[in-house]
Amino acid sequence: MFLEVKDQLTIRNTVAVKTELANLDPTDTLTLDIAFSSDSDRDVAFELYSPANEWLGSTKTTISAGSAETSLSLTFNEELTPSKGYRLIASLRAVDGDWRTAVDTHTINNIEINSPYTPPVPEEGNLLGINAGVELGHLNDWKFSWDTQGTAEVVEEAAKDGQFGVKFDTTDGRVGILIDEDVLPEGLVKAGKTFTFSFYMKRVSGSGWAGGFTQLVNNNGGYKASSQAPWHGTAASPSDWILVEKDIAGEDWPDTGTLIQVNMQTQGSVWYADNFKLEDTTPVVVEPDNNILANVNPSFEEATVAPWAGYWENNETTNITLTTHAATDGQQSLHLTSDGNSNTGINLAPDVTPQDLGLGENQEYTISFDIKSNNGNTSGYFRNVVQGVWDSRVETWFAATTEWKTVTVTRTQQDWTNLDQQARLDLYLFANDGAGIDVYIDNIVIKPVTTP
Ligand SMILES: [Ca+2]
Ligand SMILES: [Ca+2]
Repeated sequence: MFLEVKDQLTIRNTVAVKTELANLDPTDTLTLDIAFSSDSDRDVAFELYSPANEWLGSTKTTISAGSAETSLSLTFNEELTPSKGYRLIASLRAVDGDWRTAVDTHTINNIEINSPYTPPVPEEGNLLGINAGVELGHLNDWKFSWDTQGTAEVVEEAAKDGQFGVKFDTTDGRVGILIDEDVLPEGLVKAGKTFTFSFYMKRVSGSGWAGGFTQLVNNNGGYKASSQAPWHGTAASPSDWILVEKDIAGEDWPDTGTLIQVNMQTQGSVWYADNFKLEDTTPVVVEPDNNILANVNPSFEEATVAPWAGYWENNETTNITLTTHAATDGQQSLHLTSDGNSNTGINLAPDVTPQDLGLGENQEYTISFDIKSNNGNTSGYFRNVVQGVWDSRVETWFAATTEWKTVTVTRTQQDWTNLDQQARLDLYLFANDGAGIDVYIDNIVIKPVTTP
């Protein structure tokens, strides 16, 4: 007897949930393992609250004094709705007592009931992913505007496509839902950018014209909003599905705090809405390709060697083909082989060779190409030359090794403007006494050196 009294004096009163609860599959029954220590007979209980903080139920069992684990189950009338933000409170309290008699509690916040639906593949270019989460069967990625009086919920009957849509009911007044900012890329809305927000809506009931608006809002450092106009709406009731498209210009807003609001303002209607989409429609500025060879198949991506042709010294063993097995740029590169008994290369004829290197304007150009030898180290020449005017040639010697390398050289323009003929372009490897030539060439670029 004496020992037991001592136990009662030293044991601490604690309760702890041992079951992992962060993510749960849909269920109508929660079963928890709960560890406890109690210095007297008590109840171990737990209760569950919805994300909206509604009490959903509780269960309890009476335990004897001591330290042990017990298993407790709570069954609900129906499966718990997939959502995040459920809250569970386990407690150790007086037998048949309420929460006021608790001597210890263990609260678990942010429990998520997973959606049972396999999410569809997000649509490319839709910044809202899979329909702003609606296709998962919930509005977890949305919040309600402060002035909402009606309701909005995700239901199957409101789907235009996929499994779910949003049902707006403005019987009690306006409804505004806002896509949480964590759905959107940070710093998305900036001056100079443009967006198109779109969705489909279908009016189910109500009379007279009814509608609402969409806008971007930002709460970081004061409330800012894009224009509500033009509103979306219709006098048809019921209506067909209507595509709502709203162009929105970016503002110089803070990087964080931007939300998208969809509002149904007119009282007394029911709407379905689906396929929420936000696209970045900012024009893409394409850097001009300043490779002067851009129009002469410089990376051999045109599924032909042309307009490149054989170098004049090539012998009859020369093969010029394309290969997709080796390329440093794009899919294809040039494959050049010969027996190595003569210089072997490729040529651009004068009538297809850009003459930029002979404009005599003192402009510097960078000449570069990628090359790999499959047959040991070798070397050759790159040359841009007007037939018979050797002194004004643009030329560089280069070496090729068994690894891909980029040959790069910078040259100042020559002046060919007063010459009768135009310059050709040669790129060739030196003969090697029959050792054989086998090289890949890709990505030939000649571009002006621009001063930053
Ligand atoms: Ca849908
Ligand atoms: Ca290529």
